[in-house]
Amino acid sequence: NLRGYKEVLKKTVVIGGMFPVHQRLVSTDSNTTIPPESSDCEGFNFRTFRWAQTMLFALNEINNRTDLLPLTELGYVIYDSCFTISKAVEGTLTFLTGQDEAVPNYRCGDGPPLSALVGAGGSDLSIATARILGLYYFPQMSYASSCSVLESRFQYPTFLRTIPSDEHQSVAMAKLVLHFGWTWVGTIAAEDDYGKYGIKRFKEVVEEAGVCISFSETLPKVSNPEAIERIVQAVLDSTAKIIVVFSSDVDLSPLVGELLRNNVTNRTWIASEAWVTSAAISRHPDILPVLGGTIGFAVKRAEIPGLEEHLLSITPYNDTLTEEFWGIVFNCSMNYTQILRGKRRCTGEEMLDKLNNTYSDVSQLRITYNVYKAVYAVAHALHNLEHCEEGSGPFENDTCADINKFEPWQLMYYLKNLRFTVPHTGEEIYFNNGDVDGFYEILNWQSDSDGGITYTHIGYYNSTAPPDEKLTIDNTSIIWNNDILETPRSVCSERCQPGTRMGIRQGEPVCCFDCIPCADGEVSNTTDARGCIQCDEDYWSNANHDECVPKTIEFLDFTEPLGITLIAIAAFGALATIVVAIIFLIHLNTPLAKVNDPLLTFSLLLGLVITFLCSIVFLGEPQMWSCMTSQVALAVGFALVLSSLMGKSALLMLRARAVKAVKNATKAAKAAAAAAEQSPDTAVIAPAIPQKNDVDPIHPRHQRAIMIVCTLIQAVACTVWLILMPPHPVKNTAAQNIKIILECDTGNIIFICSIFAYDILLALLTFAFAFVGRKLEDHFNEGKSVTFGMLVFFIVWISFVPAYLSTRGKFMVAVQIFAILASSFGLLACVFIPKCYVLLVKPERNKEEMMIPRAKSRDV
Ligand code: TCR
Repeated sequence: NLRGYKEVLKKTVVIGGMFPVHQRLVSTDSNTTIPPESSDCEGFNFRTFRWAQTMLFALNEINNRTDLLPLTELGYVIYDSCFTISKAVEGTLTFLTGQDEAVPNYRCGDGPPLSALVGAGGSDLSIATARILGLYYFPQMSYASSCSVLESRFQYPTFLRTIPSDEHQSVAMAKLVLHFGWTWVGTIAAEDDYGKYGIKRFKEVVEEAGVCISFSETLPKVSNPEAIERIVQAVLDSTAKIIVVFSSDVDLSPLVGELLRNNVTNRTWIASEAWVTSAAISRHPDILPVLGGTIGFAVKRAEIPGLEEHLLSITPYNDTLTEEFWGIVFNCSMNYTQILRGKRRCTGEEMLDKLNNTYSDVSQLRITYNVYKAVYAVAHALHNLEHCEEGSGPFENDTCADINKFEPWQLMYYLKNLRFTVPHTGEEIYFNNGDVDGFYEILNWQSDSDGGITYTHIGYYNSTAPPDEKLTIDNTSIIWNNDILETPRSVCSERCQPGTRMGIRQGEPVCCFDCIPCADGEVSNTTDARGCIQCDEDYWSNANHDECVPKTIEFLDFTEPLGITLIAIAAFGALATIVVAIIFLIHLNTPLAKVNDPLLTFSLLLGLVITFLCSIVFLGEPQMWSCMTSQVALAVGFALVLSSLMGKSALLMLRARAVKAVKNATKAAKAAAAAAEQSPDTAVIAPAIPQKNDVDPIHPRHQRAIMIVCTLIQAVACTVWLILMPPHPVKNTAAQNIKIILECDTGNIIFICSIFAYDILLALLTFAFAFVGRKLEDHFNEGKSVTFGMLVFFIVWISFVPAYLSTRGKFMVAVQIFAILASSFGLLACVFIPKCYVLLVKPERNKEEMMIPRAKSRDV
């Protein structure tokens, strides 16, 4: 161990230092047959040796100053913690006791007073030493132990540090990940307090923001190739492109070697402070494809004038550490046993300034600067202690502490309340409950001109800034290490676009999901929607399912071609009916017109006009009035038509039967007459031959009565319907998803059924009557034409049923109108065309005798 007291007349105060100059203990077999010995260390670390030398440099600087501790010399004891807790504890005890055996008996020697311990490197070492030092209330000033658990003044009452707590670094890393929108990251942590607590806090922050951790691996502390291989496999297997590593360079080194061997590229690594500027990592040959583009956090850097000269001016004769250093650098030895074994003997004249390694590299003085600050902090505290004015001191009864013989807690008081500026850099240092503010530079690993790595400053993180100004990053100055040289994307699943929703994958993190398209009638209008929203009643999803659009309203409009056609046909029908009426009116006095009650003919024609015209009311947007009129006009119109026809055919039927009776009677009379001729002596009273007047059993009065009563019944039924449950317009949203069909609701199904059943009854009766009277050969074949017309009527309405049921929406209305028009045309044509033909083309047949049954005219 380094040990140097200045032999001067001034009083001396000793500062302890602890540096992990070696990387590990030499592994020994656990042999209990010989007394155990403190293990040796191996793996000399140039970087940490520089830290130790920086402490000496700072002490020198302070001792040479006249304004700082002018009356006191600073001495030092430096211990090597070998990166292991046991060595650190051993060193602490040795330091406290002043004896080489670590006997826990504080300051039993008589040496110069001990002031504080600068150290002990890694957090796990500091935690161990701080526990011991805390027992004696002995100040510890750490330069690299950043673990957040060391924040607790309750557990570590005398622990102070010049490195910010990892609380800030973890949050800064999380902010960085969120800044770039990465939601799928892997983490690797060293198996020590630094790695574990750092990653733990990082995870907490990112997971709260919805980021998922793809894998979490732990780097072993002792060499374990299988574990390293497993980690590399995890990195390779994962789809995460971002990997956060919280570890010291020493622990990370084996993994980097394995990564290089497996050529793991196309990943972006997020470096913690402990390895971001480590030459041990970045000086690996061919590191660029693997770790280029790394982004990391580094503590403040400083230039310390004179340090480089100091580092290069050391001589190998001072102490064992420098001796060893010398031997490694110049590949020689000062140790006789080794020289005897054939090692070259060091001359001590070797030239250090030719040296170009981490030790003498003063370009990245970060932890080194922390060491420098730590030493100065202790010196300033001692200075304040020394310059305390008796009578106004801080301690009981305003007393001061004596620099020759002060208690550790007294120095602790001065350290806690310290505020000073660091020489050369001008930085102001004070401890806020033992900690300094969190400030990090953000560095990006870029390739330099000769294929190595340069650390490019791309931004900073300042924990004291307002929340959204803490992280400042210049995105453009980052060089990414991927094929596209662009900000990498690291997501487990790409975002779900509007129109889809996130569907969880069973057993996978929430960041891994499937995008499931919304069902019809449902939409999602944000990216990453958790669910789809059902559209309102009158709305429906558009094709992309990202918007609810109003359903199209459907009804058969007047203006569309189908509507126009239907109107034209209906109007034509109505016109034709009126023309027929006029023809009849003109020929009102002809036998043909008079054969039946003309009033019935006109009521029939009126009914047809009504049915033709009511079909127009079915068109257009359904309104209350149109729903009411269309159905009622149809029902009453048909009732009028059918009851008129029934009135006519009732006459035909009765006449036909009468004619038949006359025929029979005539036959009988003839037979009787013949019999009388053959036997004249027999007095036979021949029955009178029936006369025409006897044949007419029905008076037009009766026909009219039939027509009026039958129509009135329907009219009354319709009125009741209209009053009780009138048909009304409704929006039908159920029949079709994307349309609202405007239609008429019939109000009550029983009413509409009975009303049209009544029409059907009339139609059946008419048909039956006409069928019986069809053989009646006079009447210009009226019986036949009515029968035929009714057949057409039935065929139309029977075929209407399946057609109506198989259509949807506005075409149902069209089918309905077609049926109305077709049946009306059928009746009009069948009943009236033959008559008009006679009236107009063959007036000679329009004779009275045509009305006399042929049989009668021939036979009588
Ligand atoms: N804090 C780490 C150790 C450490 C370190 C370093 C080790 C830091 N920076 C640089 C070697 C080189 C930061 C700890 O354990 O707290």
